[in-house]
Amino acid sequence: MPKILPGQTDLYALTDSRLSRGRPLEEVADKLLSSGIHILQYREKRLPAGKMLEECRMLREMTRKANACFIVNDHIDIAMLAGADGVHIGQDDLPVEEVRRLVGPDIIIGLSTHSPEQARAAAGADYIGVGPIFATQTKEDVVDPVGFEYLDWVVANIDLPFVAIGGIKEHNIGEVAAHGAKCCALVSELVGAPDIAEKVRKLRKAMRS
Ligand code: TZP
Ligand code: MG
Repeated sequence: MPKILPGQTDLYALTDSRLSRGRPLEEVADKLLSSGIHILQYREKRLPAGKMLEECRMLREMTRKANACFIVNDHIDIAMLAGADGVHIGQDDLPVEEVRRLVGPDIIIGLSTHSPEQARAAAGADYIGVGPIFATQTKEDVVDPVGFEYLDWVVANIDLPFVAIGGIKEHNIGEVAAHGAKCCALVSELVGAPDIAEKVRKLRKAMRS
């Protein structure tokens, strides 16, 4: 099973059924994976646990076939039951070392960070999220945008793989990449794109330019 980390691939896609233009998760995931997305995170905030597990098992199968890495947001139990490659947790979740005790050494742990203090304290995580770079409506309890200041600090000071996140779109992803982000995570810009394959191509082109 591939354990692909941010930095080994350029784009990181997160699901959100509310932003997917009414398209079923299977269709959206299929488009993302066939467009060459190598890390897919399941992030659904308001579904019953049993439904989330069912969806995660489907995504596990799809990502396995596509040789993509599958990460589950927040729900360590569902990640383990679905056989995910990793879990992604936030600052208000269990501490990384306790999550590690639960999931064992082989599961990827991603941790959202918003400040140098949080990045310095991220030891034990396999990668960190850095953001929100820009304002976003996608996340409800979102902290203020950190802008490029924190991203630049991470690039200069942190050795862990990281993914930039928050308000990243086709028009600004080139700038994020120019600041040193080798991997960008996107929700609305990807799952909300009318043509996901075209959006992936354009995002990749913008990151290189
Ligand atoms: N964590 C920080 S910002 C964010 C998450 C999950 C949401 C990013 O969504 P979008 O639509 O790419 O701005
Ligand atoms: Mg969370």
